[in-house]
Amino acid sequence: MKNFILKLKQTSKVQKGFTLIEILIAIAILSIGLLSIAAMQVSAIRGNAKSNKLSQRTTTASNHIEYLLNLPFNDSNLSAGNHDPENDGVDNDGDGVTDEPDDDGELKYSVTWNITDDTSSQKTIALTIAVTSYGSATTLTINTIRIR
Ligand SMILES: [Ca+2]
Ligand SMILES: [Ca+2]
Ligand SMILES: [Ca+2]
Repeated sequence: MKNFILKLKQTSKVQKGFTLIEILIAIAILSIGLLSIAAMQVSAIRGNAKSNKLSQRTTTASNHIEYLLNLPFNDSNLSAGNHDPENDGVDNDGDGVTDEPDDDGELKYSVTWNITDDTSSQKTIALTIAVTSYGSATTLTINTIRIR
């Protein structure tokens, strides 16, 4: 019994509580953890925005490639060389305005493509989607082959 009481006393001594230093250290560690979670959130949001933009561009490029692949093999849009609807002096979309920003069918992007005649029955299409935001230009180029 005596021993038991002694043990109880010792135990209660151990569980006296935390010192101010211990609490400060705990708060500091917690703060570092919370700050790194916040930083992770920021980079996750940035990553999402970036991948969202990339998938929009890829979809836009795919749509234009689809269009070019379905044109007759000898269509003027598939002639060898560079094609730039926003800068070709032609009213491509037939709205009465020449070379306006959406003459290529895209207000947000500049769609250009280059055609290489590989053989008489095969062409390589290199389609580029360009976008300028906050003064910096980003481009995405997709290559595809058109067979007669
Ligand atoms: Ca036009
Ligand atoms: Ca044009
Ligand atoms: Ca455009």
